Amino acid sequence: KVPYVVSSKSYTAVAINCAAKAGEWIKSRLGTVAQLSTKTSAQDLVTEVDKGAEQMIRKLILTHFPDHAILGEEGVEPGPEASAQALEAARQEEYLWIIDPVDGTTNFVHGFPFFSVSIALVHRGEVIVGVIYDPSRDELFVAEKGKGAYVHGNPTEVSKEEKLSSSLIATGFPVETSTLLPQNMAALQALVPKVRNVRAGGSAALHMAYVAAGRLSGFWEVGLNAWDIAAGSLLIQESGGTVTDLNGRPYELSVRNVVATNGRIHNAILDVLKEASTGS
Ligand code: 2AM
Ligand code: CA
Ligand code: CA
Ligand code: CA
Repeated sequence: KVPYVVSSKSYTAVAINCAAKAGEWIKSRLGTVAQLSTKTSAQDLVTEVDKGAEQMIRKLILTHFPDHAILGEEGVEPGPEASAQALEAARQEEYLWIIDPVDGTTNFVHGFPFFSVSIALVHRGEVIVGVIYDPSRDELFVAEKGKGAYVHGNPTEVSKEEKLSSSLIATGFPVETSTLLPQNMAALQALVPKVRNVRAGGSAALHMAYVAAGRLSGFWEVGLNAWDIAAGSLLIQESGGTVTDLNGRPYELSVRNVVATNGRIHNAILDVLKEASTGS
């Protein structure tokens, strides 16, 4: 069992401290954003809080582990090509921290209380620690490879739902409108009638934590990055669920189109998504 506070030098303890400290600071900055900047489009936002939180997390990690590598969203040029390149370079490192300082920046900017800090530690390409913190609800999700997943010290378990028709599912709407948005809309159109309903809360990481905790039976989204998914993937696996790409290939760091479920409905969702994309 992972206690809420573990020995101060452990990887997990550092990840927890980073997420808690950054999360508290982010929450304290709600409603104070002075300057809103855009990245790849008018919908792709970044604030001084995203950058400040990332700096805070980087500093704390390097204080404890000066020889570890860090890949953070705000340290990478915007756009899918640059992030794929940055990941390819970084994944060679023995120890790599992958961080999203604020997942759900749009929500943060609007005061919609559904955003999170997501921190993963990767050892030789494999996620070994995943922490997602929701400062609005003070919920801390922690997973350690092979040791289970917990929300504030209580074990998390994926939902037992076997049928799509009684499953609550989440997704996110991509800002890239030429291929990704139409693809996601076709998937949405196909899934809504088959499931209980679909939610789009605006934080991929938090949606994945909710799949781990059994609050959602599944989640899919296209066009994501490693920092959105890495921590959540371990939380879900350690909670008994399944994380793949759209073709059912097991999760690895370069997966951008993710399907994450309780396992029981995984093939059923994959089938609907495949049908939607081929129009059959
Ligand atoms: P962010 O808030 O850290 O940017 C919501 O659908 C999800 O999409 C969030 O996890 C959000 O992460 C992510 N997201 C927002 N803008 C994006 C973009 N331009 N490219 C890829 N992912 C994005
Ligand atoms: Ca962003
Ligand atoms: Ca993100
Ligand atoms: Ca972010």
